[in-house]
Amino acid sequence: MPFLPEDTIAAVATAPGAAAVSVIRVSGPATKALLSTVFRPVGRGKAPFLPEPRRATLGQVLDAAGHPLDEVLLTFFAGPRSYTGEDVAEFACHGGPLVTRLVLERILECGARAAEPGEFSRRAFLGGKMDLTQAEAVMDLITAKTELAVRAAQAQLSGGLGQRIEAARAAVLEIVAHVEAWIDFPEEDIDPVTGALLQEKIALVRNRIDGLLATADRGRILREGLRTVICGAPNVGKSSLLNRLLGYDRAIVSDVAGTTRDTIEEIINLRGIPLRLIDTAGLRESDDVLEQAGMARTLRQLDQAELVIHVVDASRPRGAGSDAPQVMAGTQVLTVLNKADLGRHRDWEEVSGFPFSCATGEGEAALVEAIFRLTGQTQAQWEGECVAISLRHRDALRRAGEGLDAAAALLEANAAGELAALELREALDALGEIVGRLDIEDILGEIFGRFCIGK
Ligand SMILES: Nc1nc2c(ncn2[C@@H]2O[C@H](COP(=O)(O)OP(=O)(O)O)[C@@H](O)[C@H]2O)c(=O)[nH]1
Ligand SMILES: [Mg+2]
Repeated sequence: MPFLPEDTIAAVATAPGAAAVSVIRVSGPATKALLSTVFRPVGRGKAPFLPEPRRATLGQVLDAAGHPLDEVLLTFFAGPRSYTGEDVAEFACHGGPLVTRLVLERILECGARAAEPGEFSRRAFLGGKMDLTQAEAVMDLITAKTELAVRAAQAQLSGGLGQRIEAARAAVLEIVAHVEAWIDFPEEDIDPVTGALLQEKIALVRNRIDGLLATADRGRILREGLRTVICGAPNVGKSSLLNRLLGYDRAIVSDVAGTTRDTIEEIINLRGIPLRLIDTAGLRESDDVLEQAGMARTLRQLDQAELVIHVVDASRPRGAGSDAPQVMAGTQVLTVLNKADLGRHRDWEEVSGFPFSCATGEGEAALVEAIFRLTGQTQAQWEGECVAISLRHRDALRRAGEGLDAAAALLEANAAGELAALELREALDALGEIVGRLDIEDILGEIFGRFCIGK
């Protein structure tokens, strides 16, 4: 959908369902006109309503016949001092689903159109109220599953990532300006001192980019959760383990082998780290078509796992199907020696793993600690660093890094400046993609700002 600043959008901003209050948000140039039609403040007679910015006004939303639909608290934000940068109105209505819908429909009748998903934030970005990383952080914050994920989203929302990218961009811009100036005066060789200085500057930006790239793993875990698959033979206690770690009975537990047929996925909060925990159907020989389909899913899940918790019943002899599953390179496997409350069978005496009991909770702290350690970061590290990049950021940062490396190599080899400039521009574009700006004007401005044209 193209950006049409002339249209005015409206949507319910709160979650659907009955609640004390629901909020309807309107943004766009027709907001004021719309208010004068649909809104009548309490106790101000018949004079046309002129909203006062940033002040809550009690009033009624009127239907086409002039009858009140709901009593609401209206707050008006005059652009550009609003979330989107446009004129914005927020109606706090009574939170009934029907009354909310009627108010929205009335607003849509009076010149607004229904907003697309994310359209308010999109306008905020296009209106220059926030950069792309901040707009993304809005979504991260809303979907955050743990407090650490919230913190990372907050850091990004307040510009933590955007500022670092802008700083890197500014540094690359300066380097490009140097190289471009040199291209413009080809008779002058770049002198060795300047050359070394440029290399140093490139290395500095490269370092910053590497620093950000190093946060990609935590970013992925915070956004998506560490993909953890619980697997093992039937009846060893896989579903019991999921329930135990989750803190409530999510999966059906029974002593009938083959109970779990579908995969069950839940996110748990492991000391602030989201763990995407997946309970699977036990692997064994079976003629049951449904069970076979479940096992096929188990195998697919294993291929995508970052961590596999292999559960065994250590109270019984080590039978067929007790071996750890085949996993992809890089996937970590923890063995849980379950049913410790029933004693350990001698077959398992030599096997290393975590003695555990879903029945008593024995071994839970040690298992949680082990999973936590597998993230490769300490509690202090998890709590210290806030910015955590996403896959999109990683992709762009990698390209930026490649551009810088290539430029450094070209400058080192004393190749034509145009080639180095081209690589630097690629890096600049990649960085610009992250914050949502791609602008050659910047480069021109930098060049002409620093060098006088008359020369
Ligand atoms: N005594 C004891 N029984 C357990 C333990 N964990 C699971 N069970 C029992 O083992 C049976 C199978 O458990 P379930 O979680 O359904 O196993 P799954 O097939 O691997 O998912 C159930 O009867 C559970 O109550 C444990 O630690 N100790
Ligand atoms: Mg099960």
